Amino acid sequence: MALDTESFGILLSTIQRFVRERLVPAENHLEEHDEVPADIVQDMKDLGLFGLTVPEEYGGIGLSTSQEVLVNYELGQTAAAFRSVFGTNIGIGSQGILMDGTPEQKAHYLPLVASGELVMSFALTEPDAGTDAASLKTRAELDGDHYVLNGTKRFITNAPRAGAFTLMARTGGAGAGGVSSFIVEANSPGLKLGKNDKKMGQRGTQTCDVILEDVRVPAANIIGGVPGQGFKTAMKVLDRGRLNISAFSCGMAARILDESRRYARERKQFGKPIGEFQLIQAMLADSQAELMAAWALVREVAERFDGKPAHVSDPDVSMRVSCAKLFATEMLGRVADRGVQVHGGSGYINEYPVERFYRDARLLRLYEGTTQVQQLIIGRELLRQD
Ligand code: COS
Repeated sequence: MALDTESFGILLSTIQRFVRERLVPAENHLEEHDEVPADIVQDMKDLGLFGLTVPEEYGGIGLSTSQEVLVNYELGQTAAAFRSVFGTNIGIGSQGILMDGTPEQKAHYLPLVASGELVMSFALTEPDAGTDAASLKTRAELDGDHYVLNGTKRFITNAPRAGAFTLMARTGGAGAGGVSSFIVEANSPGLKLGKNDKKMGQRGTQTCDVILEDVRVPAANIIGGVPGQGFKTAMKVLDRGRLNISAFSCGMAARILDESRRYARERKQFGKPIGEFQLIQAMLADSQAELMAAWALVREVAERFDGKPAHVSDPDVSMRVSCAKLFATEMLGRVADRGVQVHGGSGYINEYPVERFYRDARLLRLYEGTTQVQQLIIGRELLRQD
């Protein structure tokens, strides 16, 4: 699945323009009001951003992973909250249906996702199950042709905007084999949202708890129709998600570097632009080299990802995805830190974009699997391979 090269070229330059002319100028609004303006959300729908990865047969644009990482690189060059509006929709919120859903589930949900009519969100994490996702406690008990769900999901991105969740709950015994993925409609009786989380950065993104009290979900809403497959669905979804976070990290690093270059040319100390000092040049050079290395890695892994069927998991590819997530997000952390350093005291002041990017960037090493989770996946797979 991929968009033809010419159409993709046009789409990519439209997105570049949209980021530069529409989103970057709205960053201050986002920071002040903690919300993405409704007219921008509408523009995103009109551009087809909600359906980027949904196949054309379901009304989407049908990007390949190699194309999607290029889009995410562009979207990384502005505040993270903008991508967040539709990022769960085309990413972790709906990919489970796309990868493992029944034909009926795909036919019903994917066209709604592609048009932006339905926002989907991914609900795996719980108060006591973060990194150890397979220990999740949310229960799903069979009652006739429905399951009854009870439990709490935590830090759920886009929950306040979501019309439905891809939600993991326990239908069987302990461990990964007892987990099923459900499609849970947000307006189901008994489903409540917690207060919006107050976060360090990424203003304009919305995350909160999702609380399930005797929520009845049709058994037909188990993704793929077979209980006990939900953990694998979640891991496959996260593989693609992690690659996109890696590309997004590279985009953010590119923007920070751009801001830093500009500042280094304009800011004068000791009678000349600070960019003429070699210690400043060294920071810029390290960031540029690390960014190029990360971006080359992300693109190479994306090609491998496209080389296998989307719904089939390959442990070697998963390991490489984890390498990309680990390296690109850690690289971003270093680039963001140097960006603030190049700006000196101004880098700590909110009106400079680097201050916001520094805070926004911190989350990328945490969500969709911490750096330590990626190390675990890489280490295990290396020891398993011949
Ligand atoms: N694709 C498909 N299947 C996968 C998979 C993948 N990428 N990774 C693991 N699986 C399968 C395994 O093959 C195994 O199947 P079998 O039981 O048939 O052998 C099953 O899933 C359990 O895998 P594993 O034993 O590796 O599970 P662990 O409990 O040890 O979990 C980690 C491993 C820590 C890697 C996993 O829990 C994880 O990724 N945690 C972080 C979760 C996360 O990213 N949360 C962020 C939430 S979204 S913001």
